[in-house]
Amino acid sequence: MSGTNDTHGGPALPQERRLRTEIPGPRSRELLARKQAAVPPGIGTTLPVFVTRAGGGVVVDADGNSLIDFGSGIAVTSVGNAAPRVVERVTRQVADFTHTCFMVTPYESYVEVCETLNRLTPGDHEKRTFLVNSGAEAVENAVKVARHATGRQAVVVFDHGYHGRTLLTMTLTAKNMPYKDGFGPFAPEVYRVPLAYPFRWPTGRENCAEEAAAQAIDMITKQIGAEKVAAVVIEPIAGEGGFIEPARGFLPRVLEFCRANGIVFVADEVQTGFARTGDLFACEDEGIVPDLICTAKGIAGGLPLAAVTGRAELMDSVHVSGLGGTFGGNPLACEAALGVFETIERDDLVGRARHIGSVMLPRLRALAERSELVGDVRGRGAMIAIELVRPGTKEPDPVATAAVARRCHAEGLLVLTAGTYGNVLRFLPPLVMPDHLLEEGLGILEKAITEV
Ligand code: PLZ
Repeated sequence: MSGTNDTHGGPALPQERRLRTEIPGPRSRELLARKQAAVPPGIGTTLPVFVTRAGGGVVVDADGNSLIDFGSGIAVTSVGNAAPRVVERVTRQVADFTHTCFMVTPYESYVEVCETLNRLTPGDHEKRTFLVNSGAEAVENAVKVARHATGRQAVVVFDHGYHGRTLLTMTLTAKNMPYKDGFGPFAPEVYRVPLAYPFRWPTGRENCAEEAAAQAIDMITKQIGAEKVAAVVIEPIAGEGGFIEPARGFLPRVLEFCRANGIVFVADEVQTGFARTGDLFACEDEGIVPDLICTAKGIAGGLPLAAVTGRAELMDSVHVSGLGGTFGGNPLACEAALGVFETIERDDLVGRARHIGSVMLPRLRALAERSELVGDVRGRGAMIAIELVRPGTKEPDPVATAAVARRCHAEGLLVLTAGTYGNVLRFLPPLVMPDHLLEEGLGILEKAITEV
């Protein structure tokens, strides 16, 4: 990886951490005051530096600080911000036309995105894809398709799951605070079953997959009735829930149960998709072939785009004009997605994601040996997390987690937290992050943990 990100036609963006002021600096604090007067507090802020440019592995703020980016805007800018092929295609497109509505008069790029997704997603069966605007919209539409195709209503989701903030997807989401509290009543016919969470499985990691699957299947058959279930919706790695990789064997067992009972298996790969985990899709790790797969975030380099891809016979069961929306598959977003696909392939970002994991995991495991605060190290590729606990226990320590994140932010390292218990630090660097910034970021993190 080069030391600069000269994608703009303008001056190159130096790939360096640079602190010119305290974080946030005076200009960002001014802007934060304006935000607080104009935007409701319901829209939170992880780190109140106001961004003026970003690219490669850095985010530059209004005070001229350059921060190392371990967040990618929540797993979105996997190809980097303002990635060259994305910029080029979107720039061309914005001058040609910006919108027609694909349902009114179509255009080629939408079809090409769908063809590409049909080809790249797991399984070589015949597929169809349609495009929407957000991860939540994709998941919600997958449920619509599954219900329509099966004539059934119940939807099964898992502990620690996150699927969005709309009425249905908020209902599918596990965690009350901040996502659901006070926003009920929730959508009907949603049922939650256990997830194989190795670090916290009561009888130990080695029993986790089998026991969790047995419990989940027992609940489905006894409490709902398998023949009532339209879809099982699951993240192959739970993202907001704390980067929980279900114990190996759990996903295949759930899939097998779905196949045996005519239940549509929906993989929510909104956070895990597009090279993030060191596979193009996280499902590939255990050879899972979902019936429907939802993608968003990393699909279009930051432009709002999401997709539902799945078996032709399920998708084609919906009547003409039963799906859609004004903006779904906007031409700028489609061009961006084509630029992303090209970048992932030509720059081998799947390989880059694996490389990032191979740098991060050993250093974090060594840190866990030295620090009792680090209870678990997990993840794959460039989707890595540590879970912080009170020393000598498994009791979650959200206070220490927040303190570590604050220290990292102050030192110019943008990290995100996650987890049902708020005690997970998660790392989602852009896949184009140069090695020297990755190493420097890890150094800041190690120091912050040691100090806390
Ligand atoms: N499914 C697996 O991770 C979005 C949420 C940020 P949207 N995760 C980031 C926040 O606090 O709102 C997500 C996800 C998975 C669905 C979604 C929803 O995607 O594009 O935010 O709607």
